[in-house]
Amino acid sequence: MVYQIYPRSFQDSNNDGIGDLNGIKQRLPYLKKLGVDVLWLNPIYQSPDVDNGYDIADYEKIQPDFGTMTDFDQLLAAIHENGLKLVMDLVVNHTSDQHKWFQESKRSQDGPYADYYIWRDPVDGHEPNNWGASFNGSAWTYVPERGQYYLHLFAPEQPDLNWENEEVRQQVYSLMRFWLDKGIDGFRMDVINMISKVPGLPDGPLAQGAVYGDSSKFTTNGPRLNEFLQEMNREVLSQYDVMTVGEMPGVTPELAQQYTSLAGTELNMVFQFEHVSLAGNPDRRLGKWNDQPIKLSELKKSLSRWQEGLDGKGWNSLYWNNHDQPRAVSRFATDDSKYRAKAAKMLGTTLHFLQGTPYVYEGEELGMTNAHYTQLQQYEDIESLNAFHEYVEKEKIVDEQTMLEYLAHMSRDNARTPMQWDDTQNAGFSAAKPWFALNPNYREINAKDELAEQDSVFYYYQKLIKLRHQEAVIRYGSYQLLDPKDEQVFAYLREFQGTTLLVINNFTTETVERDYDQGKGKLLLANYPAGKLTELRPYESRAYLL
Ligand code: TEU
Ligand code: CA
Repeated sequence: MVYQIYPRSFQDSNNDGIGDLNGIKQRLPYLKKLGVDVLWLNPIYQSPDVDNGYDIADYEKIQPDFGTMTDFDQLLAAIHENGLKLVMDLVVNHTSDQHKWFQESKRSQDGPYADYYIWRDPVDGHEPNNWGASFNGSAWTYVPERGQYYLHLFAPEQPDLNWENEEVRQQVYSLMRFWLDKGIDGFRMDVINMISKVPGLPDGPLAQGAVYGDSSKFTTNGPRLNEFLQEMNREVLSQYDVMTVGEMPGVTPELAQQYTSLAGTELNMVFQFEHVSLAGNPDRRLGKWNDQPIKLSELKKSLSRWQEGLDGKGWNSLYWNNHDQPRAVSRFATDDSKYRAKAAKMLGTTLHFLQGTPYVYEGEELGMTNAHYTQLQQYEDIESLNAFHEYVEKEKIVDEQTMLEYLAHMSRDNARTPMQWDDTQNAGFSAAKPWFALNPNYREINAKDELAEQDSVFYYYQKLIKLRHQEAVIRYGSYQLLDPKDEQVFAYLREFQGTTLLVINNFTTETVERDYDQGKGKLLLANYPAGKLTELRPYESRAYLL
Protein backbone atom coordinates (compact mmCIF):
# COMPACT_ATOMS: atom_id res chain seq x y z
CA MET A 1 0.00 0.00 0.00
CA VAL A 2 1.00 3.59 -0.53
CA TYR A 3 0.95 6.24 2.19
CA GLN A 4 0.56 9.80 0.93
CA ILE A 5 2.39 12.59 2.72
CA TYR A 6 1.46 16.25 2.26
CA PRO A 7 4.88 17.58 3.30
CA ARG A 8 3.73 21.05 4.41
CA SER A 9 1.37 19.50 6.95
CA PHE A 10 3.14 16.36 8.12
CA GLN A 11 5.91 17.28 10.57
CA ASP A 12 7.89 20.49 11.10
CA SER A 13 11.46 19.80 12.27
CA ASN A 14 12.90 23.32 12.52
CA ASN A 15 9.92 25.15 14.01
CA ASP A 16 9.11 27.58 11.22
CA GLY A 17 5.54 26.28 11.14
CA ILE A 18 5.99 24.40 7.84
CA GLY A 19 6.39 20.65 7.56
CA ASP A 20 9.65 19.54 5.96
CA LEU A 21 11.85 16.66 4.76
CA ASN A 22 13.66 16.20 8.06
CA GLY A 23 10.27 16.04 9.74
CA ILE A 24 9.30 13.14 7.47
CA LYS A 25 12.58 11.41 8.32
CA GLN A 26 11.83 11.72 12.06
CA ARG A 27 8.47 10.02 11.55
CA LEU A 28 9.69 6.99 9.60
CA PRO A 29 9.37 4.71 12.67
CA TYR A 30 5.67 5.63 12.86
CA LEU A 31 5.17 4.77 9.19
CA LYS A 32 7.10 1.52 9.59
CA LYS A 33 4.90 0.62 12.51
CA LEU A 34 1.77 1.18 10.44
CA GLY A 35 3.17 -1.22 7.84
CA VAL A 36 3.56 1.14 4.90
CA ASP A 37 5.27 -0.17 1.73
CA VAL A 38 5.60 3.00 -0.35
CA LEU A 39 5.56 6.73 0.43
CA TRP A 40 4.24 9.28 -2.04
CA LEU A 41 5.19 12.90 -1.41
CA ASN A 42 3.22 15.80 -2.85
CA PRO A 43 5.51 18.20 -4.77
CA ILE A 44 8.63 19.35 -2.89
CA TYR A 45 10.24 21.27 -5.78
CA GLN A 46 11.00 24.97 -5.98
CA SER A 47 7.70 26.78 -6.37
CA PRO A 48 6.05 30.15 -5.71
CA ASP A 49 3.26 28.07 -4.11
CA VAL A 50 0.30 29.60 -5.86
CA ASP A 51 -1.15 26.07 -5.79
CA ASN A 52 0.95 24.61 -2.95
CA GLY A 53 3.73 23.22 -5.10
CA TYR A 54 1.68 22.21 -8.16
CA ASP A 55 3.25 25.23 -9.86
CA ILE A 56 6.90 24.27 -10.26
CA ALA A 57 9.58 26.86 -11.03
CA ASP A 58 12.56 24.49 -10.99
CA TYR A 59 12.12 20.73 -11.20
CA GLU A 60 15.63 19.97 -10.03
CA LYS A 61 15.66 22.09 -6.87
CA ILE A 62 14.06 21.51 -3.48
CA GLN A 63 11.69 24.14 -2.15
CA PRO A 64 13.76 25.85 0.60
CA ASP A 65 10.82 25.62 3.05
CA PHE A 66 11.18 21.84 2.87
CA GLY A 67 14.98 21.67 3.22
CA THR A 68 17.95 21.12 0.91
CA MET A 69 18.98 18.55 -1.68
CA THR A 70 21.21 17.01 0.98
CA ASP A 71 18.17 16.62 3.24
CA PHE A 72 16.40 14.94 0.35
CA ASP A 73 19.27 12.53 -0.33
CA GLN A 74 19.37 11.63 3.35
CA LEU A 75 15.63 11.13 3.50
CA LEU A 76 15.71 8.85 0.47
CA ALA A 77 18.53 6.82 2.01
CA ALA A 78 16.65 6.55 5.31
CA ILE A 79 13.48 5.45 3.50
CA HIS A 80 15.42 2.71 1.74
CA GLU A 81 17.22 1.65 4.92
CA ASN A 82 13.81 1.14 6.46
CA GLY A 83 12.78 -1.09 3.58
CA LEU A 84 10.31 1.46 2.19
CA LYS A 85 10.04 3.00 -1.28
CA LEU A 86 9.61 6.59 -2.40
CA VAL A 87 7.32 7.90 -5.13
CA MET A 88 7.54 11.55 -6.17
CA ASP A 89 4.89 13.81 -7.68
CA LEU A 90 5.50 14.61 -11.35
CA VAL A 91 3.69 17.77 -12.45
CA VAL A 92 4.34 18.19 -16.16
CA ASN A 93 1.03 19.15 -17.71
CA HIS A 94 1.99 22.67 -16.65
CA THR A 95 4.82 24.58 -14.98
CA SER A 96 4.86 27.71 -12.85
CA ASP A 97 4.81 30.99 -14.77
CA GLN A 98 8.07 31.63 -12.89
CA HIS A 99 9.81 28.70 -14.61
CA LYS A 100 12.61 29.92 -16.86
CA TRP A 101 10.98 28.21 -19.87
CA PHE A 102 7.89 30.35 -19.46
CA GLN A 103 9.84 33.51 -18.64
CA GLU A 104 11.64 33.06 -21.97
CA SER A 105 8.57 31.86 -23.86
CA LYS A 106 6.47 34.90 -23.06
CA ARG A 107 9.13 37.31 -24.33
CA SER A 108 8.56 36.86 -28.06
CA GLN A 109 7.17 34.64 -30.79
CA ASP A 110 10.60 33.42 -31.75
CA GLY A 111 13.45 32.22 -29.61
CA PRO A 112 14.31 28.76 -28.31
CA TYR A 113 11.37 28.51 -25.86
CA ALA A 114 8.71 30.23 -27.98
CA ASP A 115 6.87 26.98 -28.67
CA TYR A 116 7.15 25.43 -25.18
CA TYR A 117 3.64 26.52 -24.20
CA ILE A 118 0.28 26.75 -25.96
CA TRP A 119 0.09 30.21 -27.49
CA ARG A 120 -2.71 31.45 -29.75
CA ASP A 121 -3.58 34.72 -31.46
CA PRO A 122 -6.61 36.65 -30.22
CA VAL A 123 -9.84 35.98 -32.11
CA ASP A 124 -11.75 39.23 -32.76
CA GLY A 125 -9.77 40.78 -29.91
CA HIS A 126 -10.87 38.03 -27.52
CA GLU A 127 -9.68 34.74 -26.06
CA PRO A 128 -9.08 32.03 -28.70
CA ASN A 129 -11.95 29.91 -27.34
CA ASN A 130 -14.54 29.76 -24.53
CA TRP A 131 -12.71 27.39 -22.15
CA GLY A 132 -12.89 28.03 -18.42
CA ALA A 133 -10.00 27.19 -16.07
CA SER A 134 -10.22 24.68 -13.22
CA PHE A 135 -9.69 27.42 -10.65
CA ASN A 136 -12.28 29.71 -12.29
CA GLY A 137 -12.03 32.45 -14.92
CA SER A 138 -10.90 31.98 -18.50
CA ALA A 139 -8.31 29.33 -19.37
CA TRP A 140 -6.48 31.99 -21.41
CA THR A 141 -4.32 34.92 -20.33
CA TYR A 142 -3.09 37.63 -22.69
CA VAL A 143 0.58 38.63 -22.81
CA PRO A 144 1.13 42.00 -24.51
CA GLU A 145 4.85 41.34 -25.24
CA ARG A 146 3.85 38.44 -27.53
CA GLY A 147 0.49 39.83 -28.54
CA GLN A 148 -0.92 36.37 -27.80
CA TYR A 149 -2.84 34.35 -25.25
CA TYR A 150 -1.44 31.29 -23.44
CA LEU A 151 -3.49 28.35 -22.23
CA HIS A 152 -3.71 27.42 -18.54
CA LEU A 153 -6.23 24.75 -17.57
CA PHE A 154 -5.61 25.65 -13.90
CA ALA A 155 -4.49 29.04 -12.48
CA PRO A 156 -2.95 31.72 -14.75
CA GLU A 157 0.29 31.04 -12.87
CA GLN A 158 0.19 27.43 -14.19
CA PRO A 159 0.72 27.65 -17.99
CA ASP A 160 0.18 24.35 -19.87
CA LEU A 161 3.24 22.87 -21.56
CA ASN A 162 3.03 22.16 -25.27
CA TRP A 163 3.50 18.39 -25.48
CA GLU A 164 3.23 18.54 -29.29
CA ASN A 165 6.75 19.98 -29.16
CA GLU A 166 9.27 17.13 -29.20
CA GLU A 167 11.81 19.22 -27.30
CA VAL A 168 9.35 19.75 -24.42
CA ARG A 169 8.89 16.01 -24.13
CA GLN A 170 12.64 15.45 -24.07
CA GLN A 171 12.99 18.06 -21.32
CA VAL A 172 10.38 16.21 -19.26
CA TYR A 173 12.12 12.87 -19.79
CA SER A 174 15.39 14.43 -18.75
CA LEU A 175 14.01 15.79 -15.46
CA MET A 176 12.43 12.40 -14.78
CA ARG A 177 15.84 10.76 -15.23
CA PHE A 178 17.35 13.29 -12.84
CA TRP A 179 15.17 11.93 -10.01
CA LEU A 180 15.20 8.30 -11.10
CA ASP A 181 19.00 8.35 -11.20
CA LYS A 182 18.94 9.42 -7.56
CA GLY A 183 17.18 6.15 -6.89
CA ILE A 184 13.54 7.13 -6.34
CA ASP A 185 11.02 4.35 -6.90
CA GLY A 186 8.40 5.93 -9.12
CA PHE A 187 6.07 8.79 -9.94
CA ARG A 188 2.54 9.90 -9.24
CA MET A 189 1.76 11.89 -12.39
CA ASP A 190 -0.40 14.95 -11.97
CA VAL A 191 -3.32 15.26 -14.46
CA ILE A 192 -1.26 13.21 -16.90
CA ASN A 193 -4.28 12.51 -19.14
CA MET A 194 -4.48 16.23 -19.93
CA ILE A 195 -1.18 16.53 -21.81
CA SER A 196 -2.65 15.91 -25.27
CA LYS A 197 -5.21 18.47 -26.45
CA VAL A 198 -7.57 18.06 -29.40
CA PRO A 199 -6.09 20.09 -32.30
CA GLY A 200 -8.01 23.21 -33.16
CA LEU A 201 -8.97 23.64 -29.49
CA PRO A 202 -12.72 23.86 -30.22
CA ASP A 203 -15.21 25.63 -27.93
CA GLY A 204 -16.60 23.48 -25.12
CA PRO A 205 -20.26 22.97 -24.17
CA LEU A 206 -21.81 25.68 -21.96
CA ALA A 207 -23.88 24.70 -18.93
CA GLN A 208 -27.12 26.70 -18.61
CA GLY A 209 -26.21 30.26 -17.64
CA ALA A 210 -22.46 29.52 -17.47
CA VAL A 211 -19.85 32.10 -18.44
CA TYR A 212 -17.22 29.62 -19.68
CA GLY A 213 -17.33 26.41 -21.67
CA ASP A 214 -16.28 23.00 -20.35
CA SER A 215 -13.00 22.04 -22.03
CA SER A 216 -12.76 18.49 -20.69
CA LYS A 217 -13.87 16.74 -23.91
CA PHE A 218 -10.95 18.38 -25.69
CA THR A 219 -8.33 18.29 -22.95
CA THR A 220 -8.59 14.88 -21.25
CA ASN A 221 -7.70 11.52 -22.82
CA GLY A 222 -6.63 13.40 -25.97
CA PRO A 223 -5.66 11.94 -29.35
CA ARG A 224 -1.93 11.56 -28.67
CA LEU A 225 -2.10 10.48 -25.02
CA ASN A 226 -1.36 6.79 -25.57
CA GLU A 227 1.47 7.71 -27.90
CA PHE A 228 3.04 10.12 -25.37
CA LEU A 229 2.72 7.67 -22.49
CA GLN A 230 4.26 4.89 -24.59
CA GLU A 231 7.12 7.13 -25.60
CA MET A 232 7.71 8.10 -21.95
CA ASN A 233 7.63 4.46 -20.98
CA ARG A 234 10.03 3.43 -23.74
CA GLU A 235 12.51 6.22 -23.20
CA VAL A 236 12.42 6.49 -19.42
CA LEU A 237 10.22 4.28 -17.24
CA SER A 238 11.15 0.94 -18.77
CA GLN A 239 14.82 1.71 -18.06
CA TYR A 240 14.18 1.65 -14.31
CA ASP A 241 12.45 -0.62 -11.79
CA VAL A 242 9.66 1.75 -10.73
CA MET A 243 5.93 2.11 -10.14
CA THR A 244 3.70 4.71 -11.73
CA VAL A 245 0.24 6.06 -11.07
CA GLY A 246 -1.37 8.60 -13.36
CA GLU A 247 -3.92 11.02 -11.98
CA MET A 248 -6.69 11.12 -14.59
CA PRO A 249 -9.86 13.17 -14.22
CA GLY A 250 -12.55 11.90 -16.58
CA VAL A 251 -10.96 8.49 -17.18
CA THR A 252 -13.26 5.50 -17.79
CA PRO A 253 -12.58 1.81 -17.06
CA GLU A 254 -12.31 1.21 -20.82
CA LEU A 255 -9.57 3.82 -21.18
CA ALA A 256 -7.88 2.78 -17.93
CA GLN A 257 -7.54 -0.72 -19.40
CA GLN A 258 -5.31 0.82 -22.06
CA TYR A 259 -3.32 3.10 -19.75
CA THR A 260 -2.72 0.39 -17.13
CA SER A 261 -2.72 -2.66 -19.36
CA LEU A 262 -0.85 -5.60 -17.88
CA ALA A 263 1.43 -5.51 -20.93
CA GLY A 264 3.10 -2.61 -19.11
CA THR A 265 3.68 -0.25 -22.04
CA GLU A 266 2.21 2.86 -20.35
CA LEU A 267 1.49 3.15 -16.60
CA ASN A 268 0.87 0.76 -13.70
CA MET A 269 -2.31 2.38 -12.37
CA VAL A 270 -4.47 5.47 -12.57
CA PHE A 271 -6.40 7.55 -10.09
CA GLN A 272 -9.96 7.74 -11.37
CA PHE A 273 -12.46 10.30 -10.05
CA GLU A 274 -15.82 8.59 -10.40
CA HIS A 275 -16.54 7.66 -6.77
CA VAL A 276 -15.44 11.08 -5.48
CA SER A 277 -17.63 12.91 -8.02
CA LEU A 278 -20.94 11.19 -7.33
CA ALA A 279 -22.66 14.11 -5.61
CA GLY A 280 -22.38 17.21 -7.77
CA ASN A 281 -24.47 20.36 -7.61
CA PRO A 282 -27.74 20.22 -9.58
CA ASP A 283 -26.80 23.72 -10.77
CA ARG A 284 -24.03 22.57 -13.09
CA ARG A 285 -22.35 25.96 -12.99
CA LEU A 286 -21.32 25.17 -9.40
CA GLY A 287 -19.54 21.98 -10.42
CA LYS A 288 -18.23 20.01 -7.45
CA TRP A 289 -19.57 22.44 -4.80
CA ASN A 290 -22.38 20.77 -2.88
CA ASP A 291 -23.31 19.54 0.59
CA GLN A 292 -25.16 16.39 -0.39
CA PRO A 293 -24.61 12.88 0.97
CA ILE A 294 -23.71 10.16 -1.52
CA LYS A 295 -26.25 7.45 -2.22
CA LEU A 296 -24.79 4.09 -1.18
CA SER A 297 -26.18 2.22 -4.20
CA GLU A 298 -24.39 4.69 -6.47
CA LEU A 299 -21.12 4.39 -4.61
CA LYS A 300 -21.34 0.61 -4.87
CA LYS A 301 -22.19 0.77 -8.55
CA SER A 302 -19.25 3.00 -9.31
CA LEU A 303 -16.63 1.06 -7.34
CA SER A 304 -17.97 -2.22 -8.73
CA ARG A 305 -17.72 -0.95 -12.30
CA TRP A 306 -14.01 -0.35 -11.73
CA GLN A 307 -13.46 -3.64 -9.92
CA GLU A 308 -15.02 -5.59 -12.77
CA GLY A 309 -13.67 -3.36 -15.53
CA LEU A 310 -10.01 -3.81 -14.65
CA ASP A 311 -10.02 -7.40 -13.34
CA GLY A 312 -7.42 -9.29 -15.36
CA LYS A 313 -7.00 -6.35 -17.74
CA GLY A 314 -5.42 -3.52 -15.76
CA TRP A 315 -4.90 -2.52 -12.14
CA ASN A 316 -6.94 -0.28 -9.81
CA SER A 317 -5.72 2.25 -7.32
CA LEU A 318 -7.99 2.46 -4.29
CA TYR A 319 -8.51 5.67 -2.36
CA TRP A 320 -11.03 7.58 -0.29
CA ASN A 321 -8.78 10.50 0.49
CA ASN A 322 -6.02 12.67 -0.84
CA HIS A 323 -4.95 16.31 -0.60
CA ASP A 324 -7.77 17.36 -2.99
CA GLN A 325 -10.63 15.60 -1.22
CA PRO A 326 -12.49 16.23 2.03
CA ARG A 327 -11.88 13.72 4.83
CA ALA A 328 -13.51 10.37 4.06
CA VAL A 329 -15.03 9.73 7.46
CA SER A 330 -16.89 13.08 7.30
CA ARG A 331 -17.92 12.60 3.70
CA PHE A 332 -18.85 8.95 3.31
CA ALA A 333 -19.89 8.13 6.89
CA THR A 334 -19.98 10.35 9.99
CA ASP A 335 -17.54 12.25 12.17
CA ASP A 336 -19.94 12.36 15.11
CA SER A 337 -17.69 11.31 18.01
CA LYS A 338 -20.13 8.56 18.96
CA TYR A 339 -19.43 6.61 15.76
CA ARG A 340 -16.36 8.20 14.19
CA ALA A 341 -13.84 5.49 15.05
CA LYS A 342 -16.17 2.65 14.02
CA ALA A 343 -17.03 4.46 10.79
CA ALA A 344 -13.37 5.09 9.95
CA LYS A 345 -12.60 1.39 10.39
CA MET A 346 -15.62 0.42 8.34
CA LEU A 347 -14.49 2.63 5.44
CA GLY A 348 -11.00 1.16 5.73
CA THR A 349 -12.41 -2.36 5.46
CA THR A 350 -14.59 -1.50 2.48
CA LEU A 351 -11.66 -0.12 0.52
CA HIS A 352 -8.75 -2.32 1.58
CA PHE A 353 -10.43 -5.59 0.70
CA LEU A 354 -11.01 -4.53 -2.90
CA GLN A 355 -8.69 -5.44 -5.77
CA GLY A 356 -6.02 -2.82 -6.43
CA THR A 357 -3.37 -0.86 -4.59
CA PRO A 358 -4.68 1.01 -1.54
CA TYR A 359 -3.60 4.59 -0.86
CA VAL A 360 -3.84 6.01 2.65
CA TYR A 361 -3.65 9.79 3.06
CA GLU A 362 -1.90 11.14 6.17
CA GLY A 363 -4.24 11.13 9.17
CA GLU A 364 -6.74 8.79 7.52
CA GLU A 365 -5.24 6.00 9.64
CA LEU A 366 -6.30 8.03 12.70
CA GLY A 367 -9.77 8.78 11.40
CA MET A 368 -9.03 12.51 11.07
CA THR A 369 -12.10 14.58 10.13
CA ASN A 370 -13.14 17.64 8.15
CA ALA A 371 -12.26 20.97 9.77
CA HIS A 372 -15.83 22.35 9.87
CA TYR A 373 -14.73 25.91 9.19
CA THR A 374 -17.49 28.52 9.13
CA GLN A 375 -15.68 31.60 7.81
CA LEU A 376 -13.99 32.36 4.53
CA GLN A 377 -10.88 33.72 6.30
CA GLN A 378 -10.20 30.22 7.60
CA TYR A 379 -9.53 28.93 4.08
CA GLU A 380 -6.24 29.05 2.23
CA ASP A 381 -6.66 26.91 -0.91
CA ILE A 382 -6.77 28.72 -4.27
CA GLU A 383 -9.58 26.54 -5.60
CA SER A 384 -11.84 27.22 -2.59
CA LEU A 385 -11.14 30.95 -2.42
CA ASN A 386 -11.55 31.52 -6.17
CA ALA A 387 -14.80 29.55 -6.24
CA PHE A 388 -16.23 31.66 -3.41
CA HIS A 389 -15.26 34.94 -5.08
CA GLU A 390 -16.56 33.83 -8.45
CA TYR A 391 -19.93 32.37 -7.45
CA VAL A 392 -20.84 34.52 -4.44
CA GLU A 393 -19.34 37.89 -5.29
CA LYS A 394 -18.99 38.02 -9.09
CA GLU A 395 -21.69 35.87 -10.63
CA LYS A 396 -23.94 35.99 -7.54
CA ILE A 397 -25.40 32.56 -8.25
CA VAL A 398 -25.20 31.31 -4.66
CA ASP A 399 -25.50 33.08 -1.31
CA GLU A 400 -22.59 33.38 1.09
CA GLN A 401 -23.97 31.02 3.77
CA THR A 402 -24.72 28.24 1.31
CA MET A 403 -21.31 28.52 -0.31
CA LEU A 404 -19.64 28.34 3.12
CA GLU A 405 -21.53 25.11 3.72
CA TYR A 406 -20.32 23.78 0.37
CA LEU A 407 -16.74 24.69 1.33
CA ALA A 408 -17.09 23.00 4.71
CA HIS A 409 -18.27 19.85 2.93
CA MET A 410 -15.95 19.80 -0.09
CA SER A 411 -12.93 22.10 0.31
CA ARG A 412 -9.50 20.63 -0.26
CA ASP A 413 -8.41 22.47 2.88
CA ASN A 414 -10.20 19.83 4.95
CA ALA A 415 -7.36 17.49 4.04
CA ARG A 416 -4.59 20.00 4.55
CA THR A 417 -4.78 20.79 8.28
CA PRO A 418 -1.57 19.67 10.04
CA MET A 419 -1.12 16.08 11.12
CA GLN A 420 -2.39 15.42 14.65
CA TRP A 421 0.50 13.77 16.50
CA ASP A 422 -0.46 14.43 20.12
CA ASP A 423 -2.54 16.66 22.41
CA THR A 424 0.18 19.20 23.23
CA GLN A 425 0.32 22.69 21.71
CA ASN A 426 0.02 22.57 17.89
CA ALA A 427 -0.59 18.83 18.13
CA GLY A 428 3.13 18.06 18.11
CA PHE A 429 3.31 19.26 14.50
CA SER A 430 5.44 22.31 15.29
CA ALA A 431 6.49 24.50 18.22
CA ALA A 432 5.67 27.54 16.06
CA LYS A 433 2.31 28.68 14.72
CA PRO A 434 1.54 26.25 11.85
CA TRP A 435 1.29 27.61 8.28
CA PHE A 436 -2.35 26.49 8.33
CA ALA A 437 -4.61 26.19 11.37
CA LEU A 438 -4.98 22.81 13.07
CA ASN A 439 -8.28 21.05 13.29
CA PRO A 440 -9.31 21.91 16.87
CA ASN A 441 -10.23 18.27 17.54
CA TYR A 442 -6.55 17.24 17.84
CA ARG A 443 -6.98 16.89 21.60
CA GLU A 444 -9.46 14.04 21.01
CA ILE A 445 -7.97 12.60 17.79
CA ASN A 446 -4.20 12.14 17.67
CA ALA A 447 -1.53 9.54 16.99
CA LYS A 448 -0.18 9.40 20.56
CA ASP A 449 -3.54 8.36 22.01
CA GLU A 450 -4.19 5.90 19.22
CA LEU A 451 -0.80 4.25 19.62
CA ALA A 452 -1.63 3.73 23.29
CA GLU A 453 -5.04 2.20 22.59
CA GLN A 454 -5.15 -1.33 21.11
CA ASP A 455 -8.65 -0.79 19.72
CA SER A 456 -7.76 2.39 17.77
CA VAL A 457 -8.27 3.18 14.11
CA PHE A 458 -4.47 3.12 13.76
CA TYR A 459 -4.13 -0.50 14.81
CA TYR A 460 -7.12 -1.45 12.70
CA TYR A 461 -5.39 0.02 9.63
CA GLN A 462 -2.24 -1.82 10.66
CA LYS A 463 -4.24 -5.07 10.53
CA LEU A 464 -5.80 -4.22 7.17
CA ILE A 465 -2.37 -3.61 5.69
CA LYS A 466 -0.95 -6.81 7.17
CA LEU A 467 -3.86 -8.93 5.97
CA ARG A 468 -3.33 -7.77 2.39
CA HIS A 469 0.25 -9.00 2.58
CA GLN A 470 -0.88 -12.33 4.02
CA GLU A 471 -3.98 -13.28 2.04
CA ALA A 472 -3.68 -13.82 -1.70
CA VAL A 473 -7.45 -13.55 -2.10
CA ILE A 474 -7.28 -9.90 -1.00
CA ARG A 475 -4.63 -9.11 -3.58
CA TYR A 476 -5.80 -11.14 -6.55
CA GLY A 477 -9.37 -12.32 -5.97
CA SER A 478 -12.15 -11.62 -8.45
CA TYR A 479 -14.99 -9.41 -7.21
CA GLN A 480 -18.73 -9.80 -6.90
CA LEU A 481 -21.10 -7.21 -5.44
CA LEU A 482 -23.99 -8.54 -3.31
CA ASP A 483 -27.37 -6.82 -3.20
CA PRO A 484 -26.60 -3.80 -5.41
CA LYS A 485 -29.80 -1.98 -4.40
CA ASP A 486 -29.26 -2.23 -0.62
CA GLU A 487 -28.94 1.39 0.59
CA GLN A 488 -27.56 0.42 4.01
CA VAL A 489 -25.00 -2.31 3.56
CA PHE A 490 -22.07 -2.65 1.17
CA ALA A 491 -21.34 -6.37 0.93
CA TYR A 492 -19.16 -8.15 -1.58
CA LEU A 493 -17.31 -11.38 -2.28
CA ARG A 494 -13.78 -11.91 -3.49
CA GLU A 495 -12.60 -15.23 -4.81
CA PHE A 496 -9.20 -16.70 -5.58
CA GLN A 497 -8.16 -20.32 -6.10
CA GLY A 498 -10.93 -21.82 -4.03
CA THR A 499 -10.81 -19.23 -1.24
CA THR A 500 -13.74 -16.86 -0.82
CA LEU A 501 -13.69 -13.65 1.17
CA LEU A 502 -16.98 -12.12 2.32
CA VAL A 503 -16.90 -8.45 3.29
CA ILE A 504 -19.88 -6.78 5.00
CA ASN A 505 -20.13 -3.08 5.84
CA ASN A 506 -23.00 -1.25 7.49
CA PHE A 507 -22.93 2.35 6.23
CA THR A 508 -25.63 3.60 8.63
CA THR A 509 -26.23 4.54 12.28
CA GLU A 510 -28.89 1.85 12.48
CA THR A 511 -28.69 -1.77 13.53
CA VAL A 512 -29.76 -3.95 10.61
CA GLU A 513 -30.34 -7.67 10.03
CA ARG A 514 -28.56 -9.33 7.11
CA ASP A 515 -27.89 -12.95 6.29
CA TYR A 516 -25.10 -13.73 3.82
CA ASP A 517 -24.44 -17.20 5.23
CA GLN A 518 -21.68 -15.66 7.30
CA GLY A 519 -22.18 -18.54 9.75
CA LYS A 520 -20.27 -20.76 7.32
CA GLY A 521 -17.16 -18.59 7.43
CA LYS A 522 -14.25 -17.93 9.73
CA LEU A 523 -14.12 -14.35 11.00
CA LEU A 524 -11.03 -12.61 9.65
CA LEU A 525 -11.56 -9.08 10.94
CA ALA A 526 -14.29 -7.02 12.63
CA ASN A 527 -14.60 -3.56 14.16
CA TYR A 528 -16.89 -4.69 17.03
CA PRO A 529 -16.62 -7.41 19.65
CA ALA A 530 -18.52 -10.58 18.73
CA GLY A 531 -22.28 -10.10 18.53
CA LYS A 532 -25.33 -11.73 16.99
CA LEU A 533 -24.39 -13.41 13.73
CA THR A 534 -26.91 -11.73 11.45
CA GLU A 535 -27.09 -8.40 13.25
CA LEU A 536 -24.97 -5.48 12.07
CA ARG A 537 -24.59 -2.65 14.55
CA PRO A 538 -24.01 0.99 13.45
CA TYR A 539 -21.06 1.13 11.03
CA GLU A 540 -20.26 -2.47 11.82
CA SER A 541 -17.81 -4.14 9.50
CA ARG A 542 -16.87 -7.80 9.22
CA ALA A 543 -14.78 -9.91 6.89
CA TYR A 544 -15.02 -13.71 6.72
CA LEU A 545 -13.04 -16.37 4.91
CA LEU A 546 -15.43 -18.98 3.54
O1 TEU B 1 -5.55 17.84 -9.38
C1 TEU B 1 -6.22 17.66 -10.60
C2 TEU B 1 -7.63 17.92 -10.64
O2 TEU B 1 -8.35 17.34 -11.41
C3 TEU B 1 -8.12 19.02 -9.79
O3 TEU B 1 -9.12 19.65 -10.52
C4 TEU B 1 -8.61 18.47 -8.55
O4 TEU B 1 -9.42 17.39 -8.84
C5 TEU B 1 -9.39 19.51 -7.85
O5 TEU B 1 -8.56 19.97 -6.85
C6 TEU B 1 -10.64 18.96 -7.23
O6 TEU B 1 -11.67 19.84 -7.47
C7 TEU B 1 -4.17 17.91 -9.44
C8 TEU B 1 -3.59 18.07 -8.05
O7 TEU B 1 -3.87 16.92 -7.30
C9 TEU B 1 -4.12 19.32 -7.44
O8 TEU B 1 -3.72 19.48 -6.12
C10 TEU B 1 -3.63 20.46 -8.29
O9 TEU B 1 -4.19 21.66 -7.83
C11 TEU B 1 -4.00 20.28 -9.77
O10 TEU B 1 -3.72 18.98 -10.24
C12 TEU B 1 -3.19 21.22 -10.62
O11 TEU B 1 -1.87 20.82 -10.64
CA1 CA C 1 9.96 23.49 8.81
